[in-house]
Amino acid sequence: MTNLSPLQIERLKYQPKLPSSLENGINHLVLQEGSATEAVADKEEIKNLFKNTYGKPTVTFQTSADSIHSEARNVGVILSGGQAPGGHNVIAGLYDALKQANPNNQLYGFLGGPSGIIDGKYVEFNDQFINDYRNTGGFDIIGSGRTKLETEEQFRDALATCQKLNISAVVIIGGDDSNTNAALLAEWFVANNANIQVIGCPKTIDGDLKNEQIEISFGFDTATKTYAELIGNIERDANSAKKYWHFVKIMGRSASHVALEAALQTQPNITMISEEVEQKKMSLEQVVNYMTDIIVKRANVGKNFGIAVIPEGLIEFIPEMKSMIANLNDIMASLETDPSFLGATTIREKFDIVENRLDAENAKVYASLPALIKGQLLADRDPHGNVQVSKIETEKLLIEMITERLNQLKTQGEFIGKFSAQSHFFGYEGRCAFPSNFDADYCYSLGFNAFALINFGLTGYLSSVRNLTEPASDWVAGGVPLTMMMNMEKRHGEMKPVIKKALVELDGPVFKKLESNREDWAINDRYLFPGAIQYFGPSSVCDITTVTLQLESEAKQLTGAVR
Ligand code: FBP
Repeated sequence: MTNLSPLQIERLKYQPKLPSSLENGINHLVLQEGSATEAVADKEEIKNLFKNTYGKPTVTFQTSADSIHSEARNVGVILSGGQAPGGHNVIAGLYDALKQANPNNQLYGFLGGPSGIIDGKYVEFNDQFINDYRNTGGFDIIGSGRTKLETEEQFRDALATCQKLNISAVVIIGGDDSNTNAALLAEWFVANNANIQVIGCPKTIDGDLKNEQIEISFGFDTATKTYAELIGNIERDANSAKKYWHFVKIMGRSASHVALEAALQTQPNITMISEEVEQKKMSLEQVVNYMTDIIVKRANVGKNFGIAVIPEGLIEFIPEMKSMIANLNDIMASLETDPSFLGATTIREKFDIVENRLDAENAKVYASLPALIKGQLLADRDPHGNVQVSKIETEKLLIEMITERLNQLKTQGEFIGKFSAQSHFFGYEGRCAFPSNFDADYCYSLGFNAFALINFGLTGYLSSVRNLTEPASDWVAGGVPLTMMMNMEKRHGEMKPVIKKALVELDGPVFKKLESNREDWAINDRYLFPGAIQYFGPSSVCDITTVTLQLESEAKQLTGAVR
């Protein structure tokens, strides 16, 4: 590679840390089985759908003095869904383990996400190829995509590609949806005697692929630290100029983990949590009033500035918006081929067509929105038929509605301050950052461990590395059956087996920390300035994990939960 920045050069030399159980090498491991597992809910349905892969035990690895010999084999790897820092290190860890096990092993990377295995588009890795990407952000080593791998035809195509390349195991690096697909593919391969294993790796900056066994998905650490750096910088700017309110929307399609973590790292004046808005059934007006109230209170003590953090998914958690968006999603599906909609020459015409088709209540909600948001709600759907919340400028909607509310209050003599707002969206900035030391180590371990699972003949497992608040040497490597995380949910009107998404728990320690501090943070400026991620320097700065992981681990220890 040419044209490397000084940091790139140094990061390429970084040697990620492994759990001590994996450090003696891939050929010196023993596998220990836990007890048989069950699905998180809807056990009978899941058992029926996954006849061959259901109920397997969790496993952990330990070092062995004996050496095992493994026959040469070929493995394929897929990056699936949104980018998350550390993906390249998962592949590097997988590659290193695979070559350590047997130098004749080969690793193939499928190009552009799951479609690569269907269309037979791939690259073959070698040392130089991998070395150029070690400890770097991004998924550009092979690219990613959002194709859903779920139909019989796709499975047959995937099988044909694997047979052509003599591949006997596939690693899918993805979030809850991609790992649901990994579970389906694993089951299908066994049911069809394909002799191909499938192993998943937990990825997503959103942090919503977690449970008792998976403490955090990779990328969350780096992405939240990146957003926290930016918010901290903005807090300093706001506190210096004292003239703007900054409205910061932060990525995280459904769950608010990212916004919550960034808020705990920076202590802004307002933090909205979508799960709380939904639980309290707050209307859009109530959300606006809640935020306006804090703005007025601060203005009353001469503070016409502040920072508000808003999760990307907020709009979908406000009950009246949720209902309208669900109704709109169905209508948009039917309008895809509608000549009157496709032929509409102005956006107003499109608004009218949509309003006429929405149910009366939903039409009222839609009609009440500013034109900018109405237009964004009509943008293309994702592969699941859902609105792409990253394209909805909720931060601007809130600014507009709050301005209107403050103007009313001003005419009533109840607001004497000034309100001037700036909007920001932090999302793509964090997804491809250089992985923090934590993510670099965690991802490398996940990839290395994925090959250990393959080497022991397992399929339908998610690579798991736990005990993450301790030094890497004490991390616990193993695997969790994917079916253990599944339940039945409605998708496109049908009940489907899916990995259960982890939303913010309102009775959990992380939200409680925000809840017990937010009144203070609203008025008294308790801003924290985390600064940029540090890669070199004291471990107390470079190797720290997230507040979320720390608080959750402390709570588990208090309740004596099994690690
Ligand atoms: P994954 O769930 O695939 O990890 O992606 C999450 C995410 O980064 C969300 O935070 C965001 O809403 C979405 O991807 C944006 O998707 P896209 O990259 O397609 O714009």
